[in-house]
Amino acid sequence: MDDTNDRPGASVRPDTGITPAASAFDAPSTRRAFLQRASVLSLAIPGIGAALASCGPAGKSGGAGTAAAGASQAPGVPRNPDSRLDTALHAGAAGATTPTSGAASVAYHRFDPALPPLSSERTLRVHFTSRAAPIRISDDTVVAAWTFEGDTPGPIVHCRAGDTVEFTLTNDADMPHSMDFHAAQINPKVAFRSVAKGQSVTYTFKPRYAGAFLYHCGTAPVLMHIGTGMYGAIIVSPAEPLPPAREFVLVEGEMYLGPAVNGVRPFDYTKMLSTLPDFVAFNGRPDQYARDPIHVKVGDRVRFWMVNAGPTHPCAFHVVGEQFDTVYLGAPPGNAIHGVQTFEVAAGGGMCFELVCDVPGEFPFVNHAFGHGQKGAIGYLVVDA
Ligand SMILES: [Cu+2]
Repeated sequence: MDDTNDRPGASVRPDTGITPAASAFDAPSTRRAFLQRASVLSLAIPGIGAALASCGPAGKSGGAGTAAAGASQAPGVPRNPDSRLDTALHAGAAGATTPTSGAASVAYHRFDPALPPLSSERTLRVHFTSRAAPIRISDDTVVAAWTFEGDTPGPIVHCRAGDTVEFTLTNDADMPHSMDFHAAQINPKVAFRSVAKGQSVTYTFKPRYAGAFLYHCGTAPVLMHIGTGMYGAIIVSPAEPLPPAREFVLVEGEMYLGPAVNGVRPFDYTKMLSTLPDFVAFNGRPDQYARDPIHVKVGDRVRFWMVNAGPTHPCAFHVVGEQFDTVYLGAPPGNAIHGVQTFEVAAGGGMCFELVCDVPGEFPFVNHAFGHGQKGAIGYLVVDA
């Protein structure tokens, strides 16, 4: 299917953070046409359905989670009252959500892949702020990202199955944003709704299953918000600890970029639709663990919690010169398979990969779909004697 020519998206301008086509998109006929297409394409995650005349008020009620902080709705009102906050519908969303200059002053930092330790508390309070931020992804490239907490990926969240997560998102960007935790079972039309600048949304959930889960902004078009950097990992350890290991988190993400403006490359929505990325990276920086490897010691068990943010492509995870002793397909310690060379993690999915480092050496870990490995989804696991 190639119907990209009439899509509303275009390069996100670094000076405004909005698509040049946004004003034209305000026209009701254009907007409605997009909504209909988005519905067909299942782009319409939270919010967009209310704008569709055919969308009824019924929705699956929440599971273990509860939503609060302004989540109440009047009877008879469609269940996704924030639809007008969706990016594509946000009329006149002017505002400096991305920088106009200063790329040279943006420092590079390696994203620490180490899994943070668990808290002794069984209730985790997490407060993220969404904001635009320039990110240096390599010596010569700064990108105009939309972020949680000023980085992409956002911070790694770590809890146990059955813990309580009390989450608040405060939006400090002119663009509306939201938060969708894949570890939650909750009414998304309420909890995952978009919030405007200066507003917050709070909800509480209890992860039922252990695993590596994605979180991401769910504001429509979701492709643009994930594609512009609004994603991260929540790692849910099982209630009974897994065997001791060196634990690392890798979040794969694709990057679709336009030409630099004032030294900053914007994210390009039309390219996202084309699905041909410029870079594919583990933890937001192409090749970062090739430049600055992950070190372990002989005899270590290594556990990679691998999350694929996409937004589009799968990740064929493989470690050159090694085999995975165990891959947990979901809900570790259940669903284990053994003696695995490569396993594919779907976009929007996550898995747990384990290997035992029997011999010293430098072991590349890659997306073995090498068109994407070559674009930056590669790093080194160095096993020191
Ligand atoms: Cu967003």
